[in-house]
Amino acid sequence: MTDDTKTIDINAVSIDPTAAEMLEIAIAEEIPTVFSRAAAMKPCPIGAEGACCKLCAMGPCRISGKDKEFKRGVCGATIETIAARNFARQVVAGAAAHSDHGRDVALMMKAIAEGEIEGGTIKDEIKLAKVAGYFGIEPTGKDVMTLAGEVADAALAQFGQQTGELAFVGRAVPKRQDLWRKLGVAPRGIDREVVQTLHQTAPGNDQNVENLMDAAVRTALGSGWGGSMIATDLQDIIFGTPEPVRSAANLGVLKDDEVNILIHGHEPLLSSMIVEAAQLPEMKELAVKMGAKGINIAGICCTANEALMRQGVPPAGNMLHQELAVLTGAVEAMVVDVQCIFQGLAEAAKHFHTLLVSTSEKAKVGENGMHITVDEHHPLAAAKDIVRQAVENYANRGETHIPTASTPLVAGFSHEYIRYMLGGKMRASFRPLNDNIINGRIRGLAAVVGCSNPRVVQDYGVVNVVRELIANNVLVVVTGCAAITSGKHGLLAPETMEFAGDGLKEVCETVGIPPVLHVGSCVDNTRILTILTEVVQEGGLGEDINDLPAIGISPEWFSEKALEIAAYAVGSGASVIFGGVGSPVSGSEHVVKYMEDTWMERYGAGFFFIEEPQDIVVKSLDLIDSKRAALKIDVPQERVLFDMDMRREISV
Ligand code: SF4
Ligand code: MSK
Repeated sequence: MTDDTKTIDINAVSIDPTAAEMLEIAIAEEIPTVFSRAAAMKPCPIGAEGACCKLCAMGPCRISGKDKEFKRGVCGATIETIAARNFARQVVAGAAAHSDHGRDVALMMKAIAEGEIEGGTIKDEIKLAKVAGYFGIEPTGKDVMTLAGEVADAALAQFGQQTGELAFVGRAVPKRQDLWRKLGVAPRGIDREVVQTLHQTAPGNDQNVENLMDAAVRTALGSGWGGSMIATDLQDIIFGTPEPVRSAANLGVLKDDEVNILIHGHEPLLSSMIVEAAQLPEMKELAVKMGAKGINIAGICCTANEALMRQGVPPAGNMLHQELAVLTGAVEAMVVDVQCIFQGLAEAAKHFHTLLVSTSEKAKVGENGMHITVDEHHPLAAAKDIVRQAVENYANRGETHIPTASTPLVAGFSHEYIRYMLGGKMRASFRPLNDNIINGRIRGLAAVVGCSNPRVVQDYGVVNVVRELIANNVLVVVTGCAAITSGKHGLLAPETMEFAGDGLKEVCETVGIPPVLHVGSCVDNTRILTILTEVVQEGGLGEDINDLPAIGISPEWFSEKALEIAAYAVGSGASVIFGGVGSPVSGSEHVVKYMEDTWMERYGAGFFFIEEPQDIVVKSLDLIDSKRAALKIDVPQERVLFDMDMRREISV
């Protein structure tokens, strides 16, 4: 592959000016980035449609051109089977990643309970007791570590369970549980669903689109109501359930006169220890000895979100910022764990003094990087080792170029805290939210989640969609890279209120919450399942999630994990719209329609791919309004749609 570093239009790849600023350095130094590689390599149009099958050595088979419906793979597979199989496999990969994350958290909790982790504690005992209840464990009269051990064992058993239903299925509203049982998609065991769907999609196996798509949903539900939910709940128990915290976002959070350590990936296990280690007096003294004023920890992607939600660590950027952060020349160490870590990071780091350190056996970095095997029983020792090496590397720092942009934000809105904000400590509840949806001040709820993608203008989709939704009185929650994007562009600051419609503004000002709530990382999309479930249980808005005026949107998705999250959202009753690039099943009109229409009939929710942000907003409001009409709470509302001038204003 050639590299197009010199030919990309650096002002057109992002609405975040720090991207152009850093790409000037990339061009001057001839350093490839995700943006230049995307320009150099056009996406394969057949693969993009889900029309390529490479499952066996009789292929790969590509079903393209006219009359696709009459074409077959060598084994006779149709475009419908190939597209559905490819989609199911993407969902499986996403579910495996999120659920394996959950497994590691459960293993960590078990080790803490057994006293095997130096300094390991349980921070949220109230949540521990609550989660114990979901597993049918009686918490009364047990000491914390005994209970933690029992909960960890119960969580771990969910992975290998072969029959029955996952315990957290019982947390869904009864109508949804019944639907899952009727459709045969209630997940039986987390790993079982992953393995069975891999088997089902193997060559010479399932040829039935409905059966394949059910397998995809069942596997995704096994993550959403299993592995991912375990990750969120147990992380809260171990590290603390988030509460509002102030911070800032963008590359300007890096400091010229301090040692900068970036934590990147998805897991809070080691990164929380790195934050702790950096605060130790011995480390601070070492930093001063090396000529720095201190040690600054910042993050990228969802490790950033985890550390932001609980420790206020500022995110330096979303996924597309990982190489750009290194280009500042001010990063002493980039410490990565799992997921969303570009191999291109090593190439970027090579041009600077940055130490690229991988810490998970599941994601070792290649050449130019180093791997530190973390002794899971002594994570603080590993964290201290990493921080020490980073501090000593300060001496090797050359010229730096840190953009000034950094925007204040408030994060830390766990579902527990949202309930508390709405109802107060004594009467924590979603009642005020329900009442204001019913009276029309709040038109609906939207979750704007997911990634960034160099195939579309960075941040443009997320920022436009969030701004237009709140202008239309839709309360927005954000997670993952979309949350960092929102933070970078001032949408998580109290001032966001100025963009909100009158009804939403009135409610948010009364309750004291912003109109855009950062609820966490990618696994924390399960907090949204909990919020929607509790809103239904509060009453007045139907009997199931699919009755709610609620929508999930990922304007700039890139990952298999995003597809899996969408599949469990739809399976749970929330329609989803993906933007930016097109549908990964567009090669088969039948599968496209299946996800839009048949899923709507079966689950009360559809999965739509709409590229432009303004069209996403129109479809979102239509879906929200149709639910309001069905609930007979439809007060006619004017639609605020942004014109081009308003959109041009959207920048940091
Ligand atoms: Fe081709 Fe069928 Fe093999 Fe796929 S499974 S590569 S369609 S022969
Ligand atoms: S990090 S999965 S790019 S949101 Fe969760 Fe961001 Fe998407 Fe990775």
